[in-house]
Amino acid sequence: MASILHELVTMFIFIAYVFMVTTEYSLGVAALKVQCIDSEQKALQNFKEGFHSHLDRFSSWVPEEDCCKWRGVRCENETGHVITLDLHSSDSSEAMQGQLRESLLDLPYLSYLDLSLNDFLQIQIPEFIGSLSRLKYLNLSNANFRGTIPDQLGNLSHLVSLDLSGNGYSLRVNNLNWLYHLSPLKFLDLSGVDLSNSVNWLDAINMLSSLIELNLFACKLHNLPQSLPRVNLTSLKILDLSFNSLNGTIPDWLFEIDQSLVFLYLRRNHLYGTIPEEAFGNMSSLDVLDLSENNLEGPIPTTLSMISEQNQSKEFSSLRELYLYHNQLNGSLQKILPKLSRIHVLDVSWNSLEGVVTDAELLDFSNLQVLDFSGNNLTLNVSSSWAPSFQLERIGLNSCKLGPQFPQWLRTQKHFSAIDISMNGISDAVPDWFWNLSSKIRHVNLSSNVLTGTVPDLSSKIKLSTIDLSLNKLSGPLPLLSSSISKVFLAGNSFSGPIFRLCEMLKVNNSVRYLDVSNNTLSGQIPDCWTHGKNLVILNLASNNLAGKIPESIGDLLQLNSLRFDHNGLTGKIPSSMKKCTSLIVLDLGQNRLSGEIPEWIGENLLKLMILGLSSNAFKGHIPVQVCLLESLKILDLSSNYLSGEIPRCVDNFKAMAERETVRSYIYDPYTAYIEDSSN
Ligand SMILES: *[C@@H]1O[C@H](CO)[C@@H](O)[C@H](O)[C@H]1NC(C)=O
Ligand SMILES: *[C@@H]1O[C@H](CO)[C@@H](O)[C@H](O)[C@H]1NC(C)=O
Ligand SMILES: *[C@@H]1O[C@H](CO)[C@@H](O)[C@H](O)[C@H]1NC(C)=O
Ligand SMILES: *[C@@H]1O[C@H](CO)[C@@H](O)[C@H](O)[C@H]1NC(C)=O
Ligand SMILES: *[C@@H]1O[C@H](CO)[C@@H](O)[C@H](O)[C@H]1NC(C)=O
Ligand SMILES: *[C@@H]1O[C@H](CO)[C@@H](O)[C@H](O)[C@H]1NC(C)=O
Ligand SMILES: *[C@@H]1O[C@H](CO)[C@@H](O)[C@H](O)[C@H]1NC(C)=O
Ligand SMILES: *[C@@H]1O[C@H](CO)[C@@H](O)[C@H](O)[C@H]1NC(C)=O
Ligand SMILES: *[C@@H]1O[C@H](CO)[C@@H](O)[C@H](O)[C@H]1NC(C)=O
Ligand SMILES: *[C@@H]1O[C@H](CO)[C@@H](O)[C@H](O)[C@H]1NC(C)=O
Ligand SMILES: *[C@@H]1O[C@H](CO)[C@@H](O)[C@H](O)[C@H]1NC(C)=O
Ligand SMILES: CC(=O)N[C@H]1CO[C@H](CO)[C@@H](O)[C@@H]1O
Repeated sequence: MASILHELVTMFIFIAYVFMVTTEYSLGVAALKVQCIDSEQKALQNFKEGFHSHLDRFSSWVPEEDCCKWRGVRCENETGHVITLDLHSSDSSEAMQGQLRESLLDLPYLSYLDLSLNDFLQIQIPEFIGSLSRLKYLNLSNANFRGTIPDQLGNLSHLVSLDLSGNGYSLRVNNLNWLYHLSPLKFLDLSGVDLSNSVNWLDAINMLSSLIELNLFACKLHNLPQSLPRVNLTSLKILDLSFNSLNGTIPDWLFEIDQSLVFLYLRRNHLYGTIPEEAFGNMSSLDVLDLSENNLEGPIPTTLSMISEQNQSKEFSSLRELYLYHNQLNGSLQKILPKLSRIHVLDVSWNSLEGVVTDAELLDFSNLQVLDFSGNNLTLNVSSSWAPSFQLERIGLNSCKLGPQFPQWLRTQKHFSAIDISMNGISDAVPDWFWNLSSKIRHVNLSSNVLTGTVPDLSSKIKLSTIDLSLNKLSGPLPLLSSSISKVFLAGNSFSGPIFRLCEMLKVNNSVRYLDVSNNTLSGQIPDCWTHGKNLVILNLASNNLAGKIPESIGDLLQLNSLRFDHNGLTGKIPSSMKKCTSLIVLDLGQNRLSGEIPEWIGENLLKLMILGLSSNAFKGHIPVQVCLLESLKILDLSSNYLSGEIPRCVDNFKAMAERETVRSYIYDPYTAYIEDSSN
C-alpha cells in the first residue's frame, strides 16, 4: 500500500514537472516569436507575381500568414529578416516560368537563393543579383538563362557556393576576372557555360584558394596552361574538366594539388603525351581518376598503383575507379596489376595494351565491379575451373582471346548488366547456363565468334536494351525479346523459321530502333505488324528466304533511315504506303521477284535517298523522270529488270554521285557507314 502511494505521489510530481516545463517552453517560444518584416513580405509578394505557371508552389504564400512560414522562405530567428529563398523545382515538369524581379533587392539579408530548375525564358542573369551582397549560396542552374554572365556577380564577396550549370551553351563569359573577389568560394559549378573566351580561366580559378569542388564540365575550354607560378587550390577535392577541348600534355600544376584531390575527371579532351611517371604517386587521396577519351600514349605508369599501395591501411582513400579507355596507351599490365587489387573499376579498353593476364594476377581483386580490357591486344588466360573472387557488374572482354572454349568462369558471375565477349575466337556451343542472365541485364555482345546452339526466350529480360549475336553460327528460331529492346543485331547466323516472332517486341511503346536479322535462313512472309515501329531507324531483313508481298504497314515506319529487303524471294508491287517513309536514306529491294512499275512517288517523296537498289527484279515500264529529284543519290541500281524506254536526260541532277570523298566508306560498308555518321 505504502509503495503504491509512493508511486502515485511520484507520478503526480512528474506530471506537474512536465506541465511546468511545457508551459515554460510555450512561453519561451511566444517570447521569441518573430514576425516577417512588412517590407520583405511585400517584396516576396511582388517577386511571386513575376511567375505565371505552376504556381501551386506558392499555395502557402497567403498575405494574412506570416511570410516566415511560407513554403521556401526562412527568416533569421531573432530579427525576422528573410535569409533563405528556395524555390527550386524538383523536375522540369514542375518548372515555373517567369521573370526574375528586382524586388529581391528588398530582402537585404538574403543569404541563400535557389531558383534552379525553373524556366526564366532565356533572359540574361540580371545585374542586380550582384547587389544581393549577403548571398552565400546562389543556385541558378538548369533555369534557362542565356547571354553573358554579368561581372556584377563578382560583388558577391561572401559567396560560398555558386552554381550556374545546365543552362546549355547559352550562357557565356567574356572572362572570369569577376571571380577574383570571390575568395570564400568553396563550390563552383559552371558546367555548360561557354568559357571559350576566357583565355586566363585558370589564373582566375587559382585565386579561389578555399575551393573544394570545381565543375567545369563541357565549357569549351581549349587553353591548358602547363604550369602556374604557385598553386593555390590546396583544398580542392573534386575537379571536373571533362568534355572540353583542352589541348596539351597532363599539366604539372595538377600534381601540386596532390594531397587533397579525391575525384579527378579529364575525360574527352585533347590531352596528348604520356602520363607522367612520377606524378600520380603523390596523389595520396585520389579515389577516382578518369583520363579516358584523350590521345595519351606510352605505358600506364606504375605510380598510379602507388596511390592505393601507400594507403592500404585506409580503404576509403585508395584508388577505387580508374578509367583510361580510348587512348593509345601501350605496354603490358604486368607491373601495375598486382598493386591495384583493391580497385572497383578498371577500364583500360580501346588502347594498345598487350600481354597476358592470368587468373593468378586477378586473385585478390575481390572488390572488382567493372573489368574492361576490350579492344586491346590482351590475352586473358585463365584455367577452366577459375572461380574469381569478384562479382562483376560490367564485363568488357572484346578480343581477349578467350576461346576456343566458352569461358566457364562466367558461370560464377550472377549480377552483370553488360557483357561483351565479341571477337574472342570462341568456337563452342553457348551453354544453357549462360542464358540464365540476371534480370538486370542490359547489354549482351557475343558477336564475331563461332558460337553454336539455339537462343532461348529472353522476353523476361525487361531491361535488355542491346543484343548483338551477329556473325556466329547460332541456329533455331529467332529469340523472343521484350519490347524494352532498342538494338537487335542477329545478322550472319543460321536462324531459321518465320520472322513473325519479331512482332512480339513491336508492341505499343516499344523501344526498337535497330533491327538487323540479315543473312540468315529465315523464311515465310514479312509480317504486317510494323504499325508500332515508329522508333525504327534501321530494318534489315536482307539475304534470307522471305517470300510473299511487302506488307502495307511498312509505311508506318516514319523514322526509318535504312530499309533492306534485298536478296530474298519477295513478290508483288512496292506498296504505295511506303511513300510515307520520307526519312529513308537507304532503300534496297534488289534481288527479289518484285514486279510492276517503278513508282513515281519514290522520286517525289523519298527525297533523302542516297542509295536506291532495285536490281534483279521483274520491274517493267520506263524509268520515271521523278527519280532525278533525288539529288542526294550516290548509288542507283536498276539493273537486270524489264525496264524499257530511255534513260531520263535529267540524270545530270545526280550531283552527289560526283562527290568523291565519301565513296570509300561505301565500299567498306555501303549501308551502315552512312547511318553511323549521321547519327553522331
Ligand atoms: C538562432 O539561430 C542561431 C543560428 O542560426 C542559433 O545559434 C540560435 O540558437 C538560434 N536562437 C534561438 C533562440 O533559437
Ligand atoms: C543546384 O540545384 C540543382 C538542382 O536543384 C542541384 O542538383 C544542385 O546540387 C544545386 N547545387 C548546389 C551547389 O547545391
Ligand atoms: C559591382 O560590380 C560592378 C562591375 O564589376 C562595379 O562597377 C560596381 O561598382 C560594383 N558595385 C558594388 C556596389 O560594389
Ligand atoms: C592565391 O590566392 C590568394 C587569395 O585568394 C591571392 O591573393 C593570390 O594572389 C593567389 N595566388 C596566385 C598565384 O594566384
Ligand atoms: C593542339 O595544339 C597543337 C599545337 O598547339 C595543334 O597543332 C593541334 O592541332 C591542336 N590539336 C587540337 C585537337 O586542337
Ligand atoms: C612527390 O612528393 C615528394 C615528397 O613530398 C616530392 O619530393 C616529389 O617531388 C613529389 N613528386 C612530384 C612529381 O610532385
Ligand atoms: C609505346 O608507344 C611509344 C610511342 O607512343 C613507343 O615509342 C614505344 O616503343 C611503345 N612501347 C611499346 C612497348 O610498344
Ligand atoms: C598482339 O600481341 C602479340 C604478342 O603478344 C603479337 O605477336 C601481335 O603482333 C600483336 N598484334 C597486334 C595487332 O598488335
Ligand atoms: C595459358 O596458360 C596455360 C597454363 O598456364 C599455358 O600452358 C598456356 O601457354 C597459356 N597461354 C597463353 C596464350 O599464354
Ligand atoms: C537458372 O537459374 C535458376 C535460378 O537462379 C536455377 O534454378 C536454374 O537451375 C538455372 N539454370 C541453369 C541452366 O543453370
Ligand atoms: C552471309 O554469311 C555467310 C556465312 O554465314 C558469309 O560467308 C557471307 O559473306 C555473308 N554475307 C553477307 C552479305 O554478309
Ligand atoms: C601514406 C599516405 O599517403 N597516406 C594518406 C592516405 O590518404 C589520407 C587522406 O585520405 C592521407 O591523409 C594520408 O596521408
